[in-house]
Amino acid sequence: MGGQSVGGQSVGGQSVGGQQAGGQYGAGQKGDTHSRQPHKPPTPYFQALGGTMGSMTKEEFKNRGNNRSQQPKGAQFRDFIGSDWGPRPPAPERAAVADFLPTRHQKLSERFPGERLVIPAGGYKVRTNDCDYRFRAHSAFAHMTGLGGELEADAVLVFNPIEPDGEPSNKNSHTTGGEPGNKNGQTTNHEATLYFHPRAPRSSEEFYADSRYGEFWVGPRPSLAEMKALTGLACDSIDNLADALAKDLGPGQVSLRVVPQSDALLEAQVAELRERAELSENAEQADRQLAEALSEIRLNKDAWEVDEMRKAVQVTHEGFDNVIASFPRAIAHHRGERVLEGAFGAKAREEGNGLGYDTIAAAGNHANTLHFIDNDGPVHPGQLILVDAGAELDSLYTADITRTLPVSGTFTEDQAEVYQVIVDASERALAEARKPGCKFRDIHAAAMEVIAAHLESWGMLPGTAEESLRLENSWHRRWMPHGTSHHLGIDVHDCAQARREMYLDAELEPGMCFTIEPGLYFHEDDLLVPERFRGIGVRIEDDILVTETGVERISESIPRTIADVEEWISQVLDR
Ligand SMILES: [Mn+2]
Repeated sequence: MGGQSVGGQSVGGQSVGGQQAGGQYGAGQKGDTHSRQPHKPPTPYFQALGGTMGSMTKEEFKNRGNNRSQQPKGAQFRDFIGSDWGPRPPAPERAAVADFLPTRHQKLSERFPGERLVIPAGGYKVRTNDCDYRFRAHSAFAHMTGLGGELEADAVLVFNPIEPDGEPSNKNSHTTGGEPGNKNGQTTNHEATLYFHPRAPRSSEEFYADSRYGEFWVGPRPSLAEMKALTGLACDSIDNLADALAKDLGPGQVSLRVVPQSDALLEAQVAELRERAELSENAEQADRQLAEALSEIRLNKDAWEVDEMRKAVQVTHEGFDNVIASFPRAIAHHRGERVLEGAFGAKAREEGNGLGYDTIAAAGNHANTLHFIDNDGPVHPGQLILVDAGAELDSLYTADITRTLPVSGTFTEDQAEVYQVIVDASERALAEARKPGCKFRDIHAAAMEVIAAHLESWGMLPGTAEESLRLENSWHRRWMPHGTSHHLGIDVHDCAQARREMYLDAELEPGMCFTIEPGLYFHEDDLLVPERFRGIGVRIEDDILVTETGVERISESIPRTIADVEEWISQVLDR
């Protein structure tokens, strides 16, 4: 499972390698400090946003909360608050991820020769009134910059085609693709520039008065030079973005693509530029192809990403330890599921950026509701608790793990009988993944064979397992309605825009990271289910990595078998 469609809240990120601490700007969101004033937003933003924002004028949005302002004004105060500060710390060191960006950029560059590509971080989302959700960058932006933290809201990465003579227009730029024509015959070259709102000087009003960008409110933002040092990317002020986007547009000249559903403001701006340059034809398809490409590039994780995935799984393991340690308190509490949700969330937030998706903590029959995130029920001794949870790191990479655990420490006979089928289906799916030439879709098929066979043996199918496995029958899917695997990375359902032939129909390749998560869901009121199994829901979800030498279950250390799970619970509760 995972949270692509659950909950509206985006959890905020930090920056490259966690070099920018979250705490310093997190403090700016307490008490009477909630209002964030947007920086000169063009009108289309508000039309594009729709909903309650759609009815708000630009000025109303900018001034939201200002009727409560008692902020001092005037040059005298500005000079006073802006003077007598110590020197700035030295520029940050280059982040480890910076060395991996050129290869990622190259893969994108090759697909769109001569075109300008716009990859926005996205903006804040309003939660209520003048309070925004924590910021969470668009995953394509995070992947292409190594950034994604709270301070990157409204930043934009632009791939600009290099002039035919091979000379980048901006000599500062990090260029992608080397000299034209020298790489596999490719003549596709881009320079990538990061546009963002850099730190304003202390002498400015922004320094103390701007709740969205001001240093007093969100902490010191990086300067252009500091951001360049951190990322290795060419950097420019967001104020220069509009001109950069508009340059040389037109049929026979430069065309423009923007990541769809990433930033309403920018998409409106791009649409306007296209209109003027007569580039509007097939624009929707063009943007979809860009989203596809950005998704497909992430299908094969590089060494840095693989490392992040392992760390995310490790933190998630610790989160599950915390869940088990909280069993006694959960049983005693009237909403025990919330106790367990909180236990995992605390660890995810302490060790990572937070949750990769909303935690499912479902006791007993609740486990049969696939995206049960209310978690508002009690936890009773003797029940199974299904916990589907993943810790997201500061880099925004997330794990996605499910364990179904006996609250009292041992499985009942009936629980164990269902649980063992899921263990077997999981092992069978992994064995399939290890076969040379295995396609992504084969993993699911392998798990379904095991599940259908057992449903037949329990007398639950209207025919044989073999008949059930024919697509037009699919009887077994009544009790296992979701897929067995999805790619995993920055998004919990990573690479979701990839074309079918690159995803379901693709052979497994080194660098691919995905889940194996078979389950069986026996609702308490399902009359086709033997009575002794009713109300039992089980899923086991592990995270898998294809390496050069094989297929590795990177969540191997999180206990899975009946004996190991019982031993795990006993150990955690004893200590
Ligand atoms: Mn999942």
